[in-house]
Amino acid sequence: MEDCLFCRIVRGDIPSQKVYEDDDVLAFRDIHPKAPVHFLIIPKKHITSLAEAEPEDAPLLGKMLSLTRTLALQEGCRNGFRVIINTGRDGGQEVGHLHIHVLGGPQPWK
Ligand code: IU
Repeated sequence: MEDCLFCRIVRGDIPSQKVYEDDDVLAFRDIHPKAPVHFLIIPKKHITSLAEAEPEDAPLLGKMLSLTRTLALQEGCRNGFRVIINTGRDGGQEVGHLHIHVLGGPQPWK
């Protein structure tokens, strides 16, 4: 998607603080962190939201979900973390490219 903000981050047109990258997935720090640790995991392929994901995206979604644990630990979240997927307008999704929020760090921050 030409003008999708997160597709532009994937292409490197907009800089990001990368946490992880492979052929399918990019993780980068949220620009407005809501916790000491706050990063987003996105598919490189444009999927508008969880509601638009297709059955064939299941392996990709599984990989992203599995990465939450790996990357949260890598970022120092030893005592737990929160995973959020805002989906659609009524779900509070502001950027129309599927992303998993991972938040953590010592409380209080919620
Ligand atoms: P939401 O789930 O769509 O509401 O969250 C979008 C998030 O993307 C939000 O936390 C923003 O701070 C974050 N973000 C970002 O990290 N980098 C950007 O260039 C833009 C938004 I635009």
